[in-house]
Amino acid sequence: MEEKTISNSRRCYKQWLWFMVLFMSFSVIYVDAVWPMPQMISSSMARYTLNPREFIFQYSSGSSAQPGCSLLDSAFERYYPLIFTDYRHDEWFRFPFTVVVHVERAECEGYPDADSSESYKLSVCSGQAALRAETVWGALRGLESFSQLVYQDDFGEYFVNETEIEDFPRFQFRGILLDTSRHYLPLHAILKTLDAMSYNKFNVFHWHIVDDPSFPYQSSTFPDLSSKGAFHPLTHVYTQIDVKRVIAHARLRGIRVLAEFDSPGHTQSWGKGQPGLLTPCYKGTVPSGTFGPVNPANSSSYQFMTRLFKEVTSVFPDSYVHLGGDEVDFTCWKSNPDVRGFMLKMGFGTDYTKLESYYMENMVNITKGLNKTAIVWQDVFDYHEKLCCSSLSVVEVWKGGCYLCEVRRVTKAGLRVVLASPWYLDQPGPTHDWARYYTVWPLAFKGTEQQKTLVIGGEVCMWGEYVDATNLSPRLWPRASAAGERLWSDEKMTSSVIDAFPRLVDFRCRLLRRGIQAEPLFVGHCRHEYQ
Ligand code: CP6
Repeated sequence: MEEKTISNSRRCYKQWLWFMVLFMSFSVIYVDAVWPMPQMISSSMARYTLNPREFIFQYSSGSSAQPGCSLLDSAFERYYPLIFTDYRHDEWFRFPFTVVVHVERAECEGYPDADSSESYKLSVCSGQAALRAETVWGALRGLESFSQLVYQDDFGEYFVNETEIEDFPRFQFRGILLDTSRHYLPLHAILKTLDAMSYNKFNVFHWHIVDDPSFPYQSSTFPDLSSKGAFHPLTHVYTQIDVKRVIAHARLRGIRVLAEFDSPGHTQSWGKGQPGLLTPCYKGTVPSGTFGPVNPANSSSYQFMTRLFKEVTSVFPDSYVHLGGDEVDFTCWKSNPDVRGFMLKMGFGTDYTKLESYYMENMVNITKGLNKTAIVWQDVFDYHEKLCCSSLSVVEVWKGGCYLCEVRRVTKAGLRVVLASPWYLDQPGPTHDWARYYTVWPLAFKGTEQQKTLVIGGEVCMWGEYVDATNLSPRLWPRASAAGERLWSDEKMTSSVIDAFPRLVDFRCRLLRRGIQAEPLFVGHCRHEYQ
């Protein structure tokens, strides 16, 4: 309880002391309402009735964001029906309630990015709520918390208790990966996932958009990539308009869209629309007719990549771009005489990890030239470790085993880390596996404080081999919520699975109520189950 302290700069401070003394044990009921757990929250038994007809969101007079701020105007519209989930028209007049929003720096037309502040303070007292944030992104997080504080009694009446929250994320990068290559995900499934992400305060949508089986991204520079490489050239593609819709939907929820165009491996589908890009594999002295990774020995490969990434980095506004670099099978490279000749010329001997490093270094330089930060899978660091690390900057750790050993190694080399290993949700796990995702301690490795600051966050991976729109939501939610709390909340306040369980059960009911098909955690029922 000690962590759930009161902010002493609030108007309701005096009442607070009283309530803390009198209702310490009861307060837990209300304090527990918000998922993920805020850094500091306390609440009292005093509560206000909310009348949907007398409820408004308002900009404070000194706020730098004012009416016309598209981002917050649309957030107000979204949150009204999320708060008043079954607004009845026969309400009696009660008390007006206002949520007054104050933002220091209005970037209403901008995009969230790696350095965006998401902190906010929320004070529900004297019959109104005051939400203060440095940025509109923080205001969005505060609106989400406020919406979770509102509850209904058995008669359907809405209430919010006096509450003080001071909140900020533990980690800056809190991602979810969707894979739209193994199965095409229709746009509505992606948009719905973005909605659910915002309820969980996730802020990065890692779009693993293409891979071996299909290339659904409709490139304006290279239209053949999708017309020949998608499962279907018209129905199973993401047009430029689709991509813009995803980015806009994400922006309004404070979510970055991190595009991954994985190479040189995982590129079988690219070969169909871009002949000459992939390495022809040989059987003895003749081509076998099959193809391997992107051909690293041809300068035309890098020219193609330069043009593709020029397009991709202008379509996706985020300052990061994911270059992949994982799971490269060297068999085909080894079989190809041109590649072997190139190895000799470059002095790589027979060490094909050097060839992969050479390829990735070229890719990183291409993205640097486009003013983007490259993020790569850990394989690139592993191969690169001896030569590295000036060109690499962010490494995503995905392999199992001792992942904290890897985190330690990468941060020791001075590189930033995104941790994915403990959060593979694509394969259904044993019962209660949400608890496995909950009890992850990303900083529990031996290292300096400086090393720990290099762990910028983590990511839930929903690989697509066994996942399409039929099972995406229940497989993600509420299991990803466990990772969401680990990445947002204070570790000491949220270390107990036993305390988390009833809160997560309630939060799962809230997700259902908001139209997210979240799977049950155990025997039980929700008050509103049918959507
Ligand atoms: N697809 C791609 C995958 C995986 C990776 N890259 C993957 C491999 C093994 C596991 C989970 C995911 N399906 N493109 C590795 C990052 Cl256990």
